[in-house]
Amino acid sequence: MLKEVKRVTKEFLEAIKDKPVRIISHYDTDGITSAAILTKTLQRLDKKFTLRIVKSLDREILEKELLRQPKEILVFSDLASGSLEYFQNLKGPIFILDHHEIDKTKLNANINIINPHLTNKLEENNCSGAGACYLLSKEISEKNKDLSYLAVIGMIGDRQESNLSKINQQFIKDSENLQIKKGLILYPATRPLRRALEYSTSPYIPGVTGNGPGVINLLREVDISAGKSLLELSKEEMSRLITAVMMRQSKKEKQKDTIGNLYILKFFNTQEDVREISTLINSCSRLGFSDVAVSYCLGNEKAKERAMEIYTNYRQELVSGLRVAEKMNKIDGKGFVILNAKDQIKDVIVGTICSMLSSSQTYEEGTILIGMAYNKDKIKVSARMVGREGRNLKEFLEKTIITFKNGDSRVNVEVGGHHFAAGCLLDKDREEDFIEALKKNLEVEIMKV
Ligand SMILES: [Mn+2]
Repeated sequence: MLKEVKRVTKEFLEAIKDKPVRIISHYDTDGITSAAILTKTLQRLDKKFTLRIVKSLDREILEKELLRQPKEILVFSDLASGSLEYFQNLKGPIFILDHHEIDKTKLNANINIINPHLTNKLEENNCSGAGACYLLSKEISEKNKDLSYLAVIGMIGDRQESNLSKINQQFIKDSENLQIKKGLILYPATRPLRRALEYSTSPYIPGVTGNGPGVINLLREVDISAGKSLLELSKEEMSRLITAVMMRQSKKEKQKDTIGNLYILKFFNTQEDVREISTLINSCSRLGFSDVAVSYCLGNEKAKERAMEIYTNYRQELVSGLRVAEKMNKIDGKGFVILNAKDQIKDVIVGTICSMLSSSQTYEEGTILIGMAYNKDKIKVSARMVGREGRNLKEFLEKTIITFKNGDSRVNVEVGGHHFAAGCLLDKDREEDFIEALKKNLEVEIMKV
């Protein structure tokens, strides 16, 4: 990987010598931290550049951006590895700093790319988009080592911390203001346990998550004050808490990430949980304030103030969304609930709302929750499982899409996600057809049980 980093960096410095740079980055935490690293790096080089943050890289965006060639140098971060078919007739070199899967056969001499999937040892080299940007930045100058914290935030944003690659370990080593503590992975580790436990969905703690009295019982049992934060616990307290949490979990949950590293970063002169920083960046960007999120990443005080406001708003939006969801008429079946919010809940939070509902004890374990919300002429669909026992939701949605397509190969719907959470995007005018397909498949699913 390092050899490739050296080569791409050399090409990059050569290409940007007398041309402005155009950065196009993804809108999640990893994409925002990628953009922040590139921003700082180019500022330090005293280079002219513009930045665009996108939700996804579609044909329309790409075709427009490519018109900037050859006057500007395009840099894609945390995306574009899956879009190589658009880069077959380039008017000059482009740069991709990414970690998504890639079709090697579509590479050509103009595509300069840093991507761990192109190395022989993915386990060693695996990193996030921000990691790829950091590698380039550090190769440009050792001084940029002070940006390693952004690679760490990107890594946490993309949940790569449970299986740390060598390269991610190096990013951690590079970060002087980062402290790691082993323990129960609950966030934020810097705030009172009482709240952290109640809102804990990962790990999910039966009888505690979403259950105020359950939280108090647990803390009484382990003799820890509710006001203490995880970070303040002694070794003994931490191990008592872990034991009590594990006693409440099923086998499956125990294998999942209950114990691990807590990442604490000295940021704006206070100790912050990196998982919370990541959530804050993500919520700012999702609500349309990606510029604030980038400035916040780079330590801008004003941006921090604004980011905190937006984050507070975001949480309020969640609470009111939750209320709307609770009151709304739902399609209530045996073992499933369909929540068709239309335009009453923002598409960017419908998934989070479903996650919150799924851990609120309103529904029985194993219930499938399907949330739907409008996004212009599309519908965002999010599926969540109550508890940790039940069917594979990604497979379930994929099956539903087959029914929905009904043999029409022109309908193109991609399902993303995993066992307990999955989603997809469809055309708005097919709302009813999709609900019918859902019902059909849900009833079949239930009959199998
Ligand atoms: Mn990423």
